[in-house]
Amino acid sequence: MTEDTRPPESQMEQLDAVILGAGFAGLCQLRKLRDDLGLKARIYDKAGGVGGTWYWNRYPGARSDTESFVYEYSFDRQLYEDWRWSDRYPRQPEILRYLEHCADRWNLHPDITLNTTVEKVWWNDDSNRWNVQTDKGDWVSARWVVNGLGLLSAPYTPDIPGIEKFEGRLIHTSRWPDEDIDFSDKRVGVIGVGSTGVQVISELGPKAKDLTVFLRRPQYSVPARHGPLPETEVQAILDDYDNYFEGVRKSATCFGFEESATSFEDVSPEERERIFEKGWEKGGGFAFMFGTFNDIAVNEDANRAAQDFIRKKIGQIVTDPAKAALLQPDDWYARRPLCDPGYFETFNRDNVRIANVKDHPIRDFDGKTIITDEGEFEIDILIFATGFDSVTGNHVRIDFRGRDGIKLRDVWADGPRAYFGLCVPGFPNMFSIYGPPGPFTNQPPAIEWQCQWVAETIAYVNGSTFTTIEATPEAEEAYLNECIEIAESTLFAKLDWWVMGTNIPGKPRAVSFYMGGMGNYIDKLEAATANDYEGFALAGEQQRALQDA
Ligand code: NA7
Repeated sequence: MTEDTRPPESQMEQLDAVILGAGFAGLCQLRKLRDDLGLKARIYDKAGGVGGTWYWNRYPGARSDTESFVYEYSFDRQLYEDWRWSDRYPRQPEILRYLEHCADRWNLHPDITLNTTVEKVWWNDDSNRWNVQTDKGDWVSARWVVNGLGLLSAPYTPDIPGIEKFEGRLIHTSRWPDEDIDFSDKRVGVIGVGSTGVQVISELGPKAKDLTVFLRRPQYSVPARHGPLPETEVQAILDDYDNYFEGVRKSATCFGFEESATSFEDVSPEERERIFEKGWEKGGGFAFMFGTFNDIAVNEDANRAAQDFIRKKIGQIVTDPAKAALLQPDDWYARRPLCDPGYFETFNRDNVRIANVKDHPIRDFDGKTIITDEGEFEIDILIFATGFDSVTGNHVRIDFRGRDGIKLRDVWADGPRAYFGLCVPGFPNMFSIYGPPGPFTNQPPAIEWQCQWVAETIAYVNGSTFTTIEATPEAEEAYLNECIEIAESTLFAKLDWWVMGTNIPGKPRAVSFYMGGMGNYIDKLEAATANDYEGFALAGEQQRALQDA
């Protein structure tokens, strides 16, 4: 048991709310708690600037694969009108500039503490407040804690035998150095072909002296179709602003495209081909998966047809049949749907090759040589596009302790659990924005909706005689079971990948998302809220008064 090192609470700085993280969630939450509710709130972030994920993920080619007009806040209409994106799918520097612009515009900086890691978040059963300690040793006391920690922030680097002998440079995409690297005389290796890998490979193929992709499991990807965003499209949204964003929030995925109502079985083989072809030409990964048919993620036949279609396209694009065969996946099309700026075309370049580490894993390193049974590869820079200790990674790195000292790490030992992804029983007055298991969607619309719900909930409790609000164990259990039931009915649950927690050896398989769609998620949480916060326990003066009576 760790010693309780807390100073008396009277010696701590007193805040109303502490917010962890200065990304999309944290900035929005600060704005709402401070400016709408008048609370004394502060963000802490370990980064040197705002931006969250977009502060850290600076690798070459990093960009959103959500269309820009729905990858931004909508709650501040004037901000939406004033900001113009240069591209349909903005690059990382532009998204970071947008978030910096929001922080400036809303004058958030005085209430953001950067370069500061929160280490302990401990509940005080006596005062009903959170005590928060940073890596600088300071303790603050706050009535509320809101986590905007991000799902994909704790980088994962696999343990590869002999890596300590590698004398080239190792870079994880999510910790990209702040310098211009000239790749033209560099032999580059990339491990990982998820959404990060396909971007970095597409970007560096034409820039590197040579590029070796250490490929384990190939992925399905469709073209992104980058390009400028016509003003007419933005204007059409502005002309119907409230309806448009209501439609986004009430959709399943919040990506702003029309989700298909057509089931695969309902149309002829010729029509199916035409629909897939249209989806391929239009571009966008989620649009291909959810805009062509309504059952690709749940109907095995529909899924196989989508697989066949994408495999055929890969075979047509990649001119070397041996490379094409390695790039054609043969498992379910049921991971995060990817889109790319010419990923498969990149493999037609003479300077781009594939090391098949599925059949011939890396067995050793010697200086700048990477050794497999297939051959030896000379590499100056080895890039790990190997993803994240996703979903729970950032939460479990912080020492969260709730009532009676229970540790979040222990509560989540078998996988994350939280009512609506927001509230964990035993952790009162704490909310996690886009926490697990939350909606599986494009994030900004879901984030801003949850931030508004949290602000309204805090306002409600503050205006009542209650002191605390937390989820009940029964409600959390029922919600988790529903998440499991929905996820297990999809093909997403059939594969090992980060959404199931199984991208990291030893991490327990867990359902970490509500896959019933954002519209249903909102309906459920609004209904619970309207029904006197059903599934939440509100306690405090009123409860004590009743007990005393
Ligand atoms: P992902 O999607 O988790 O992809 C990680 C990639 O790294 C994937 O291709 C893995 O192959 C590969 N990987 C991991 N370990 C190894 C080893 N040891 N050898 C070879 N290959 C390995 O991470 P991303 O950063 O691309 O994307 C994460 C999310 O961020 C994304 O979905 C967006 O929402 C934003 P595997 O498939 O396990 O064989």
